[in-house]
Amino acid sequence: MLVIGELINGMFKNVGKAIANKDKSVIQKLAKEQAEAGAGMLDVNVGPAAADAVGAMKWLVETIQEVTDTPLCLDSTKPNVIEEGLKLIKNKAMINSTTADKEKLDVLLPMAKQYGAGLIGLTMDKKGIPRDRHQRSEFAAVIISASMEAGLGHEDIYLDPIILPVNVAQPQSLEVLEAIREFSLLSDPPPKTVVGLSNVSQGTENRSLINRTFLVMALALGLKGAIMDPLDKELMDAAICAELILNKHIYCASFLDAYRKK
Ligand code: THG
Repeated sequence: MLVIGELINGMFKNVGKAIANKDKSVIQKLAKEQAEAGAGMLDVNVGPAAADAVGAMKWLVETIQEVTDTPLCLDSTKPNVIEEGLKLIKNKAMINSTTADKEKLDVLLPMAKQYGAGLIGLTMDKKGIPRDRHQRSEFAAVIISASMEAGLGHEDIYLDPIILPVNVAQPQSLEVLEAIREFSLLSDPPPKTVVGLSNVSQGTENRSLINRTFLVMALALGLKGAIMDPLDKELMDAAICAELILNKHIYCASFLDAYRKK
């Protein structure tokens, strides 16, 4: 699976402070630690409080690229913040994210094409997050057909059914899991899916247990990637075991490597 490290997000107090004070060491440590723990990509989000979001995104991209080649996943609702980050990218990047709204797709699909970036499509529109699996699939179909028209390849698009906290929207967890299964019927080969895993446990106790239980179930239904905490060892172990049981690796190589290193 693709592990996208979630920890460089201005929503976290230490990161918000580091952005405000231009303290490279905090960001570079998080970048290196997440990459070493197995993140194949790093999410980069300036957070809600950044005074100058464009400046913060540019500083984060440059700061991270000084210490790692791990591809970056530029996370912002503002297309201009993403584009200014993309201009500085050395490797391949991911745009996080578009919605199914035409005005967003019209800007972000050509941007993904121009910069050779992947794109996460949230299966929602400006009216909000869907109630159930069927509405999620409708938005997924809109995003897939628009991306095909824009000339993006199957490998460039990740659909995100949008996880909500289980303590305030309990029925939605099952709807998200079933949406992952339904998305796989929309095209051949099936579209790839990604989730923001930690959303599910926001405001709950025992966050790690809820996160890893959800992740294992989602992987069984075909999930391909997650924005998650790669420093949560039990979560990473659960992902490795799930992939072993789902027969994802010839000779279970990654499982054996992971356990030999212990
Ligand atoms: N889909 C996509 N992108 C996303 C999300 C998604 N990006 C952002 C988010 N959701 C994924 N990243 C996080 C990062 C942190 C947390 C949750 C999701 C988190 N933060 C603590 C909290 O809210 O309790 C903050 C604690 C602190 O303040 O220190 O849980 O769904 N495509």
